[in-house]
This record gives sequence, C-alpha cells and structure tokens, in this order.
Amino acid sequence: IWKECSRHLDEDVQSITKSVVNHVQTSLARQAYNIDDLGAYQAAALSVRDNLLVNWNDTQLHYTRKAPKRAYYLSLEFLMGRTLDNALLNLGLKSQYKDGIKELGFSLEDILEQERDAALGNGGLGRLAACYLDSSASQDLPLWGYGLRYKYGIFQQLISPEGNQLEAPDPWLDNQNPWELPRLDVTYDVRFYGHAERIGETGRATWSGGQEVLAVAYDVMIPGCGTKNTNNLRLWESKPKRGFDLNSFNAGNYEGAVESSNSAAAITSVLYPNDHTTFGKELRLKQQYFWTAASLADILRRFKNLGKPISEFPDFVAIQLNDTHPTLAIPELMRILVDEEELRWDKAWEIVTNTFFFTNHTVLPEALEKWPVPLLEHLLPRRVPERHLQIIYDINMQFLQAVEKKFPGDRDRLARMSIIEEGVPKQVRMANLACIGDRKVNGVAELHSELVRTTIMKDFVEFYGVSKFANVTNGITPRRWLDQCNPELSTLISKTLGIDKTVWLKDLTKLEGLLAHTEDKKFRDEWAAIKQRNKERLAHHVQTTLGLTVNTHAMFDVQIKRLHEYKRQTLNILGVIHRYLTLKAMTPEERKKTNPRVVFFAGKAAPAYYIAKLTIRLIVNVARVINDDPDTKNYLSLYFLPDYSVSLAEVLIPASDISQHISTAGTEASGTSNMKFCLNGGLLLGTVDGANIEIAEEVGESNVFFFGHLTPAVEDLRYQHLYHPVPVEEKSPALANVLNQVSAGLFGDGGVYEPLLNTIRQSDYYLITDDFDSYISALNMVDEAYLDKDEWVKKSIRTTAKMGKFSSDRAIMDYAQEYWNIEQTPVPSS
Ligand code: 26Q
Repeated sequence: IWKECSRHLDEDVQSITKSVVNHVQTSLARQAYNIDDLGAYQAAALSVRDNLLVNWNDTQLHYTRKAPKRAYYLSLEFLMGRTLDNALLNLGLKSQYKDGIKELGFSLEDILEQERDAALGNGGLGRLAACYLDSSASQDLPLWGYGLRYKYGIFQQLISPEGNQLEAPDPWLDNQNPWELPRLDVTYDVRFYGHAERIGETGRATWSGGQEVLAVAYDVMIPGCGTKNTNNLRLWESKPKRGFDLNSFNAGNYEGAVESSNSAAAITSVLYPNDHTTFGKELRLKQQYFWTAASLADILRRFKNLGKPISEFPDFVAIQLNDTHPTLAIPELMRILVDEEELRWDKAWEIVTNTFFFTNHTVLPEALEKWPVPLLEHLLPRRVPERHLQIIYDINMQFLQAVEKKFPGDRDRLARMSIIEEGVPKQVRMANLACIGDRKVNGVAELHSELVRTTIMKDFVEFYGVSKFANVTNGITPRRWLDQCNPELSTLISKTLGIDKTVWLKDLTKLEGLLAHTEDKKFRDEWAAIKQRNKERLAHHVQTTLGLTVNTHAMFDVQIKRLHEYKRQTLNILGVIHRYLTLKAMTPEERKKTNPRVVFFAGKAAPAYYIAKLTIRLIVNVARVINDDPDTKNYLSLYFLPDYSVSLAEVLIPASDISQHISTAGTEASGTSNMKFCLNGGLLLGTVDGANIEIAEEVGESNVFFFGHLTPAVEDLRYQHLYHPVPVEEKSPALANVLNQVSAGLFGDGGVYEPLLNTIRQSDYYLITDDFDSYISALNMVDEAYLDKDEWVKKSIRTTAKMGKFSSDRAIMDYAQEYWNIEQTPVPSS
C-alpha cells in the first residue's frame, strides 16, 4: 500500500512540475531556465488556481442545481492576506507542491514570500469577514461575500527618521492577481445624482440625468478545508459607462473628455483608512451606494433565475450587513420592490425586514455612522416619493407612529429613536435604520452584546423586545491562524492527539485532548521548543527587515492592533518607560535577577488621527533610547515593526509569550487577535473587556492576567475626572514620574509629546491614570509567573487546549442556524 501511495505522490509531483512549467511558458511567456522567485510564484499560483477553478465551478453548479437558500455577507472590507499557502493547505496539496517546486530548483517558502497581501481592510472587522469566508466554505455553507475591488488597499506605513508615520499607496494589483476572475460580462449600471420622474398611469418612477457608472464583477475563489466546496467573493470595480465624451474630445478638450471616466473610476480607487470615525465624505457614501446597489441587483437576478414569486425572496436569500456600512441596501431593496416589482409598501417592507441581519461592531458613540441629510439628498435625489431619502423618511414615519402608539406622548423617546437626528444639518443615523430594517441585530461578544442592549439600542429593546438583539461571539479560522502560521505546532498537535489535522481543524474542541498531556515532560519540552523556534523566526525577520538583533532568550511581549486611544497603546508604552526607569535605578546585581523582556508593537494610525500618530512617535523614540542604553538593554528592549499586515501577524503571533489586550473596559467590542495569540499558546494580559472575558471563562482565570477597572465603574470615573479631578501625582505617583520624564525630554524634545500627555493629565477619557498601578502589578505578576518555566508551559498548553469555542466555524454555524436558516450543501466529490 505504501508503495502504491508513494507512486501516486510521485505522479502528483510530476504533474505539478509539468503544470508549473507550462504556466511559465504559456501564461507568463517566459523561459523556464530564466525565471526568478516572483516568476516561480506566479506560475505556481496559476497552477494552483487551475485546481481551485475546477472546484469553484463544481460548487457553483451544485448550488444552482440544488437551489438552497443562500446567505450573502456584505462587507466593505475583506482583509484576506496572502492566498497561495492557504489554498495549498485547504486543497491538501502543500507537500506535493513543496516537492514539485523543489524539483524546479526553488524553495516553496521563498516563493510564498513573493505574494503581496490583499489588504482590503483596516483591521478586525475586515479580517473577521475573511475568516467567515474560510469557515463558510469549510462548513459547506452556500454563502457569497460582496465587497469592493479597491485599486489601493490600506496604505503602507513608513516611519520617518523623527519617528512619524508616513503613508504610501498600496498598489497591490501592480503584479497581476492570479486569484481573481474578471467577469467582464457581469455588469450593472449604477446611477448617482440626476432626478426621477413619474411616468404613465401607474405613476412608476424613472430616473434620468446624473452620473451613470458601471459595476464590473471580479470573483475571488474561496476554498474550503478538506472539502470540494469553494465559495465566491464577488468584488465590484467601478468603470465609466461610456469610454469618454466624444464631443469634448472633438472640440480639443481632452481633459474634459476623460473627466467623467476618471470620476467613475475613483469610486473603487481606494479603501478609506479610518476605522471608527470620519463620516461625511461624499466619495465614501458613493462607495457604499455603488456597492449595495450592484450587489442587490446581482442577488435579485440570481433569485429571479429560480422562477419563484418575489414574496418568497426571504426564503431563498439572507443578507448579513457587516456594520452599518451597507445600510443603504435597506432603502435600495424597498425601491426595487416598490418601483420595479410594483409591490405594495407593506408587502415590500415585510420582505425587507425578513431578509436583512445586522452586526454591530462598536458602542463608541463617536463611531456610530451618521450622514448629513443634504449629502444624501444630493447623491440620491428625492423628486418622487419612492426614492431613497423619501423611502427613509417613510420608513421613519411609519416606525415613529408605531413607537408613539406604544409609548404615547414620549417625545424624547421619539427623538432618540428617529432615523433622523435633528440639528444643522440633519443627519441620518445608520444604526437606527439598520435596526429598524432588520430581522435581527447582533453584537460580537457577550459583554458587547449586553452593552448594545443596554446602551445604544436600549430604546429599541424596549420597543421590539429583547429577542431581536442577540450575540454571536466572533471567531477566527484555525486553518490560517494555526495550521498555516504555526506548522510545527500543528504537527505536534496532530501527533499528540493521534488524529489527522483536518479532523481537529474542523472541530476545534478536539484540542481539549491536549489537556491529558500537560504532565508529559517530553511533550512540554517539544511545545516549548516550538515556541522558541517561532521566536527565532520572528527575530530573523526583524534582523533581515530592520537590521536589528533581538534577544530571543527574553520574554516576547506583543501588542499589535490599530492605534487608537481606547486600545491604550499609550498605557503600554508608559508601562515600558516605567520599567526602564525602575531598571535604571537598580544595581547591576539586582538587574540580573529580573526577567528580560522584549516588547513589540505594530499597528497603523488613521492618517488624520493626530494623537494616535503621536503615540507611534513616542514608541519609536523610546525604543531608540532604551535599546541603546548599555545598563538596561539586556533586560528590556522595544521594537515598533512598521507596516503591520496579516502576513506580519502570521510571524508575530506564534512567537508571543504574552500579548496585550488592554482597552478601557467596555470599549473593545470583541477583539479577535486575542483569540489568535491564545490558540498559539501565548498567554493573555488584558482588561475585563470584549472577548477577553470569554477567553478567561474557557481557560480559567488562573491562566490569564487581568487588571483594571470594570465596565460599570467607567462612567463614574469619567464623571469624577470632569467634576472632581485629582492630580496625577496623587492618583499614581509612578505614572506622574513617567509623564514628567517624557516632558523633561528623556526621549527627545519633550514638548512634542505634550498634546498626548495632556489627554492623560486632563480629562483622561480612557482612564489611564485609574488603571496604571493595577496594570504595573499585572505586569509584575506576568514576570513572576514566567520565572516558573514549567508551570508557564502548562498554562500555555491549557490555553491552546481551551480555544475550541473561538473557531470561526462555530460562529458561522451559529449565524447559519439561528439567523439565516441556511443548510450545509456539500458538493459530492466526483
Ligand atoms: C465607517 C464610515 C466611514 C469611514 C470608515 C468607517 C469604518 C471603517 C472600519 C468604521 C469602522 C471600521 C472598522 C471597525 C472594526 O474593525 N471594528 C472591530 O471589529 C472587530 C470584529 O468584530 C472587533 O473584534 C473589534 O473589537 C472592533 O473594534
């Protein structure tokens, strides 16, 4: 049997080399002897793509034939990262390709590095969408993603000599992208501005004038793990409807001739790099309407092919709105049903409210999406009653009448619940519209969902009842976030559990089987050795990219996420300074007894977020001083790794001993990197916030390091800051000392940092002063725990073993069963 298998494998390897060489010659039009790593990557990718295409076609055909109810995930962000490694693993072809590529004189590891990340997202929300696609395919669920094909993804981050963040464009499509299939025949017209008129007896509306733009589909194949099912991510590109204006051209006005085509192409040119703020930009609203209109038209066309009556739409279609960004889909579907399908308002509304589901990702008031009425009015005209803004007004009127009926005379309540916020200008509250137009609303972790119910959606809970407001705790795909990024650990787990990896990767609760081995010294040693090699891999990366040498015998302490005041990178860097000052004050003998620590930061700041950028500058300049100090550098060093990305996360996460998730309680909706670190055996230092709480519930509080005030205290503390302020010196002398040292210029011109330090000295909205001392004691507890290496490794194993709950497979099945009512539809293996 073994001979038989290896013969097959040989055949596989032969056919792989043949297919790769074939692509070199025919697709790339190059000579096989004259190819570099990039060429080898492209040829290998095209060869893998051939495999994906077969499965993708079979899957789409199977779905069409079986006609199950389908789900659609509308997200303005899909933070996919690289594809080749993931596709090889999901197809089960990695070792064959490794051999085949080697036979051609290349190393698979090297050519994988050639791929650019698809970075069409800012952070957590976009990466969550990518994990859900992987899980939907792996669980055989008929789900498609819909998004935009931005020409430029999230900006590339550079760090200037002064330590400032600089932004450069991310031209990720400059090398051709083998993972997408242009569908030049799948297009829709989308219209902006212009005006609508009633025609004929029926009073149907037609729209004329304005700007017409073409939406062109690009399909990205999403392979499942250990299944033939390969789902689809459809991304829209905007194109001018007409090439250029011939009249202007003939009149010699060449600029004018291409003006409209430029503005059409602009719609999908760039991802907005802001998470949590900045509303009111016309182009962003245009993106949202362009994308929802094209996606809905496409979904409707597919539904119509079934030949079912429109009243059955919700029996065949469920649409998940990833945050409020696609909320215009609600009035758009109303427009289609009323204007084009000629349904009565009530009937249309019933269909709409049975089709959409809405996920909220934040309770921060400043992050709730609002759009000025005049802007919407301008973009989506309201000449006739059936147009968007009028539709929004009509939805609002009917809704408020129902509220008035239930709570007569409660004008404040009406004002709070209205879709329209009074003021100059009036604003459309997208979260209210999304809530009113949806079947169900969910938050992304238990605490967060509870906060949704008790704060931003309190009135709506009182109106609709609590059952409309539920929770689906986020998850992560263990394929990318363990098997792919930490192959050695994956192998050790399969060996220890005595099962094939596809089994536990698709039923992550199986990891609990590791608990039985925590007392096995040999297993623990292997576990620890893998962590050590992952630390060396990260050190090697830092050495080759930044030319810096990292001490791999120190504890690796990692905080990687978007820069934001609520995430409190500032607390971390002030803690580092405190540690530095403490070390400086010690004798050399005392220092030797301390636990050496290397601190890593990575993350991007929104380009206009001044305080976040100043935090980066402080981190970079503290690193310069600390890493250069001969007294302390063996005990404490600090690195800010530029241009954080999915690929960088894949190197950082497996290398971490401890990671920090230290948001002010009640502010981080869930967090998902916390789950990734723990899955890779890193311990967690965090606040009682978001999914940290559920992680602690799973692994036991003795295996995590918690600190800080709890959510119910936050509001009171903020009130005290405003009305009974206490100087930092009194609250935390240690912190006051740190702030003074920064001001005094220990890390270069102190004045530069005053605006940042003043956010703490003054209103301190995110409670740095209140949590600082407890944070420092938590850090000390981490040090103490790390001294007992054996016990630390046990904690690490226990943590990984209890991560079953956080697989995105669990989350996606929850959506499938409790929200969308869709069924697993496996493609038979031929
Ligand atoms: C909205 C309008 C205009 C411009 C930008 C935006 C915008 C863009 C991105 C608003 C928010 C985002 C991203 C939010 C985000 O990533 N939230 C995170 O979602 C994760 C997945 O649920 C959670 O784990 C994190 O807690 C949450 O912060």
